[in-house]
Amino acid sequence: MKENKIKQVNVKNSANSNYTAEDITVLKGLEAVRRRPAMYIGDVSTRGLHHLVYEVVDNSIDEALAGFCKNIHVYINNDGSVTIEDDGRGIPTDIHAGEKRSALEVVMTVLHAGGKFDKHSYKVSGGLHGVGVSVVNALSEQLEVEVKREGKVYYQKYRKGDPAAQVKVIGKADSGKTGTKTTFIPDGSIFKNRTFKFETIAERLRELAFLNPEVTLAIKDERKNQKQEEKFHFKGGIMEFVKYIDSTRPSIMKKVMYAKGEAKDENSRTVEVEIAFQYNDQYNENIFSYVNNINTHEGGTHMVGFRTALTRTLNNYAYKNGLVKEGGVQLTGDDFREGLTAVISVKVPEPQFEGQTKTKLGNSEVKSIVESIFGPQLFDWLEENSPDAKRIIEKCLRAAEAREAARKARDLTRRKNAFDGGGLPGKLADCSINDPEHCEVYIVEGDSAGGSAKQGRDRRFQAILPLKGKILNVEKARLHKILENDEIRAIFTVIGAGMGETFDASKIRYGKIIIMCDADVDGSHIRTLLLTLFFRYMKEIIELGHLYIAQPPLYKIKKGKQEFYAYDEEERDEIIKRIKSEKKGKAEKEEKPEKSEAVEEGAVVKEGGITISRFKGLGEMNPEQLWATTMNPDTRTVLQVSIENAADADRTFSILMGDEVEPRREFIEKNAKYVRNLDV
Ligand code: 0RA
Repeated sequence: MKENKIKQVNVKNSANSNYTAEDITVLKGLEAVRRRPAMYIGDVSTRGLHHLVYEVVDNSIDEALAGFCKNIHVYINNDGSVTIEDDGRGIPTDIHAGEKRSALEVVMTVLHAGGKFDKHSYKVSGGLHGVGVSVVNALSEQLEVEVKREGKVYYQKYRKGDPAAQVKVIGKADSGKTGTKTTFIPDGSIFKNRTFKFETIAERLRELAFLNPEVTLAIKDERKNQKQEEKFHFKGGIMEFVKYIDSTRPSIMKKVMYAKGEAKDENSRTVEVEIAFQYNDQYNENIFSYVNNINTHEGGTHMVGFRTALTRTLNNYAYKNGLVKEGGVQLTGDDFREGLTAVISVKVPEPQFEGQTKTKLGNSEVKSIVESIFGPQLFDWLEENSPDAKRIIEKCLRAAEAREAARKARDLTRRKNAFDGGGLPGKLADCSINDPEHCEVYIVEGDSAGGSAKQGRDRRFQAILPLKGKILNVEKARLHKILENDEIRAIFTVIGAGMGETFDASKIRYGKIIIMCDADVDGSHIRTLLLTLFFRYMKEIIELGHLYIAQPPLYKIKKGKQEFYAYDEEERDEIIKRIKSEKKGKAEKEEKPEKSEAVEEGAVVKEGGITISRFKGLGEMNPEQLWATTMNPDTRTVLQVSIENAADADRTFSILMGDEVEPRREFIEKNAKYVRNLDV
């Protein structure tokens, strides 16, 4: 999670767009990459920083897809650099005919030179991947590459993308040994935060290992005090991925359903399709779709093809086997996806990406390819696994019944709202302007903090919605229960964009939705419940960067009339030190004794009349304090919630909010810091 995000911009590349004048200057010296890094890697936050690693790893994965690489190792080094090593063929080092210099230098210094070699049949024409390792080079203070080929070790070093010297041979490679090893230090003038997170990289490597079962990926943290390593290799591929995602959600099936096939598109290029799914005993739909190893958050034609084939085939099977009665309850697409966890992985030679975050596959031919591969294989599987098939249909029937009940409950609430006068809930203190871009809503734990927030806010653009106690855990509840819940309905209504399938981001009433909870155990539970609600029913709000977490201070430090706030222990101690040293200086000038102050309850008094009190809850702060410390946009800190890895976030929520205690305890122990940071 991070504080600021720069809007993701799509990447230009040579595969599908014409070069512009700017690209031509780029071809000269990667200048434009350094001038506008966000154009190439999305942003320069920690997300962009980690994309540098992914970009190099993706090149090794390409080499693996071509059939020449089996192992990829990532090292986070103690000097702040990262090394990516593979055992592929090695980047060619001979003199490149057109460029009159080593092909290695061309690959490393020319924007998207990878396209000059024909091997990149799966290169991506959008999104953040596949921009080329030269982009990583351009954004690195220093980059070193070592290539083992033809019994030699070649080496070249670069600074900010420019070669520091020519390619030279620095040694002999053992016979038959080939590969590429890249080590880079990101440029500090571009990346403010250059700390790599082991877990973030590990999650991506794990995902790649599930998607590419022939590859072994490993990561080792070589930094002092952080020694840890992990190795990922999953023979079962996406079947194992499904089990991993659902590790705390019991399956209702004996085994995971798996389908695989390939077909030619209209230009006779091969499209590969792989699908794995299972149904768990819960109610959420979790479909993760990938195109060329990239998570397509917004779905697209592969997703549509999957859903269409799933609905049609299960319906056909149910009718054919007399599992549903004519004239009985009609099964809809939604019913077939309750409790479904699926991974769809397609390889498309020339993908077109659409959508707000360029993560929606647009190629229309892929829909029918997925349908024609998945539909028949699913039908056969159902015939061959009739006990599993029966359980699936029974589950769908129960979902249909619940859906009916939910519809009735909704009708009821609509009527109730009509009686209430409809519209926004009474406890919302709305803001006076109504331009969503400039408005924010605080969702506040408790009525008393809500009261302070209402008084302390700037009512022109800040709205306050107080919540009573804990909201329903949506992880464990069916839709109609969720819609019957007053607090949750209030949240949906206030945000104004609907929920689930019918969510419409253009209707969001506030540009910033800020969760404000106490800094205690209850507060953290309520925050997690709210995050779960957003993640499950309004995920786009997170994806579009609208969701934030307020950071109230933990301590107040008082000295005479001066008041300071500290957001953690470290800051508290710094402030105390500062006051003490100021005092020393002052005491030498004027010998006036400090007047003793009334000490608040629970406060700790330190020598020299410094009072330190710990805020137990938001309710303890008066409106002015709350404004000054937590709500004033000029001085506050808010954390923006982002999803780094959708499949892992899903798994995290199911562990945190599901009903199995043991995995949750284990998870929290293993990831104590991670959970506290809410870095989903
Ligand atoms: C261009 C051509 C060939 C291999 C590669 C690039 C290559 C690039 C990377 C980047 C990281 N690891 C890599 N491994 C290979 C083909 C070379 C040949 O024909 O032998």
